Amino acid sequence: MGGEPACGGQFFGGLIDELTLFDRALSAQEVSVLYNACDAGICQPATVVALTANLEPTAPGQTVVFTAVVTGGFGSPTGTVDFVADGATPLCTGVPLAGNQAACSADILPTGSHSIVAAYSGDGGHSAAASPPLSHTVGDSSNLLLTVTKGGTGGGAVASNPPGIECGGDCSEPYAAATAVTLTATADTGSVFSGWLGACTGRGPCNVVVGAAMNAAATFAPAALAPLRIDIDGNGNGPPYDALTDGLMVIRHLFGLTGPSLTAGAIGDNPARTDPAAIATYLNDILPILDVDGNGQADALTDGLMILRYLFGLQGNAVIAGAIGDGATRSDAGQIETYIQSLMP
Ligand SMILES: [Ca+2]
Ligand SMILES: [Ca+2]
Ligand SMILES: [Ca+2]
Repeated sequence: MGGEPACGGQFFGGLIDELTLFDRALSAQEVSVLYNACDAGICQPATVVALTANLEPTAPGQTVVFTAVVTGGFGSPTGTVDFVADGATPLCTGVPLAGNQAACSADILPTGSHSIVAAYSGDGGHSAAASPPLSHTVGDSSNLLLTVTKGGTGGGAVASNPPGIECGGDCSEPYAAATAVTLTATADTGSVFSGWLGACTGRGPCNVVVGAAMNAAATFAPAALAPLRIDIDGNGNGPPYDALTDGLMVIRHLFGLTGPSLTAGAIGDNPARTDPAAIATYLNDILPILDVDGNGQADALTDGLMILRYLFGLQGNAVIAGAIGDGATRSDAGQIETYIQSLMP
């Protein structure tokens, strides 16, 4: 200071009214800003903490995600955020900033109205600061439980958005009525997602609007079974798809038959599977694809009957007559035929 002229040829004026110590190396941009500020100095902007919730209101026991965003100050903020309810109840403590955000998932708030505050620790370039209180209401009536069950001999996980289900270990969540929830299934390595039954159908992400207690069943099969087909006895060399073997075992399984009554007289030539237990396991692994009418249920007298008819060579209305289930998402003959054909290319 005061040596070589800088700042447009002027010597340093000699006044210091604020001194900032940084506990980190400044970025090139920060050094440049300080240098070019010359004797105008740097006025550090106040640190501001903004707090939002992903849902408002929520049901008792429902996961709500609070997100704090730290702005202002000098450079990128580091440090941690504490989330506190009603001035006394810690929700999440010492959450490190990622970028300039910290998130807190909480499901412990009781019924009632709550005041949530996010308190930021501050760092060398940012003063400690707290958000304005965020009001959050936990409703008392319409907590409808959405549950996920998993089946099949493969493995995988189901997650929800909004969060609350990581199944995994957390396979249920109470949601306020009319909450739109997306469930996403991800198969483990070595497994394949067979599809949904129950509140969901098909194999894509499942969108439900919670209007009652609901269950979504996710089935995972060993990847070796993919692509999933209705060649139940696995006699791949001709004809692999046959009414009086594969079709019959499908409808028997959907009627709940097990053991020898599942397979008696219904195994084709050169089969890969003959044991009733192995046949039943295969049918359970592919169960969601048997939901031909796409109503979330795999039923004998609708889905099973249509598969059997189609394998017998029936077409058009003769396939679907009297066999479309309630809530079907596929109901005309063309859709049904196209779908069944996709299981037996
Ligand atoms: Ca949960
Ligand atoms: Ca077969
Ligand atoms: Ca069905």
